[in-house]
Amino acid sequence: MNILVINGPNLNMLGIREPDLYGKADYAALVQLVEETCAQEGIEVEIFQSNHEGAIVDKIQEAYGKKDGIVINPAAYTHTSVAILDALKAVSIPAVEIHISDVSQREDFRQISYAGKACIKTFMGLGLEGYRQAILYLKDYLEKQ
Ligand code: CA2
Repeated sequence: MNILVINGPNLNMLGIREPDLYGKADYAALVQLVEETCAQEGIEVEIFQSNHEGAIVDKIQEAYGKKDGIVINPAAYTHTSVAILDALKAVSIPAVEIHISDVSQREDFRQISYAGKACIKTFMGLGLEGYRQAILYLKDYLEKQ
């Protein structure tokens, strides 16, 4: 099993500000958690972060025919990007959406998730643990396919 984990804009700044919303752990800790989870589960993983919408679209397209599943936190692009939604639909790779914070309890403009419309499941409000849950859910889903 070979998965791609995508993180959108500003997630590379984790741990630097807004610990109340996103916790104290930094981006390196997120990468470590994903790598450790995947190693334990026997999953091959590629982790990608970009601040650029087009780069994320390119990465999703590159996954076509190569990756079995995608875990994605599109960050702010969650609420704006039809391009990322279309890319996920185009490749038709099972994808799980994850948000560190509980976006359902935040501003009105965060209540729409475009990417989420192409995802089989969304985890939110669990901090970095949400990435572990998303990977385990995706593994279980792919094994049952
Ligand atoms: O809760 C999440 O994971 C989000 O995807 C995080 C995004 C936000 O735009 C989404 O609505 C929810 C923000 C990414 C990280 O932003 C930072 C801001 C300041 C300091 C560190 C990270």
